[in-house]
Amino acid sequence: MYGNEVDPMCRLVREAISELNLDVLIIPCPKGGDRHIQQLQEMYSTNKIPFLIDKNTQTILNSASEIIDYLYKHYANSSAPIRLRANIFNYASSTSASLLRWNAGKTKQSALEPTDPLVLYSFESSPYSRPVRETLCELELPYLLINLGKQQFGELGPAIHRLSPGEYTPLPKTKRSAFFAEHGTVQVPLLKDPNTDVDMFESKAIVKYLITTYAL
Ligand SMILES: N[C@@H](CCC(=O)N[C@@H](CS)C(=O)NCC(=O)O)C(=O)O
Repeated sequence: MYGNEVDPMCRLVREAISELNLDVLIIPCPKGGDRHIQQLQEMYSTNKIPFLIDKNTQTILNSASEIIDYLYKHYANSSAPIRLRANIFNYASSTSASLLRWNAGKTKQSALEPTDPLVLYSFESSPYSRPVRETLCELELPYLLINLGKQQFGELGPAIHRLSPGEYTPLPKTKRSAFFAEHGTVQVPLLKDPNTDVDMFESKAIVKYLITTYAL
């Protein structure tokens, strides 16, 4: 998906993607950036985002409402919930969310172009993951967004202070259980950078790493 972290319609699409537990390659198109928007223009004669290409079904869509309807229909065999419909109310609430973040992530910062896309484990409403996604967008760094949304009550709260007492056990045969088996915990954000072989937790450290490694 070509998109911008701050754009209210792109956010609605990402919320749908997160709730559907899908993983998507995000191609960031910050304001003032030309790297990817030019590609979109050359390949598909548009600079309108969100722009979704689903290679699984050879589907190409260029409006948030069509994308959200398509994702729910194809991947959940249902219609999109009202809170995710691309209407004026959701547009306003999605815009407010960006304003509360002072539109962080909207505008391009010059950066090196990585050879391979980075990988980010996240979920849309994660307050710790948001600054990382904002930085990836500003630096125009493509990344595979792996959503690890919460699936049960026992997952509420930060990884080190979950609200429910006792040992945490993810639901079996899920992306969360695979992550738990690999890391002994489930915590987002986690960034993997195949270009430098870096794997790291901790949002502040990840933002610092991205700026130090890629910003010009
Ligand atoms: N200090 C960490 C905190 C990360 C954190 O607690 N993330 C929450 C999500 S916002 C989490 O992983 N919660 C556990 C879960 O989702 O199961 C950071 O800054 O990255």
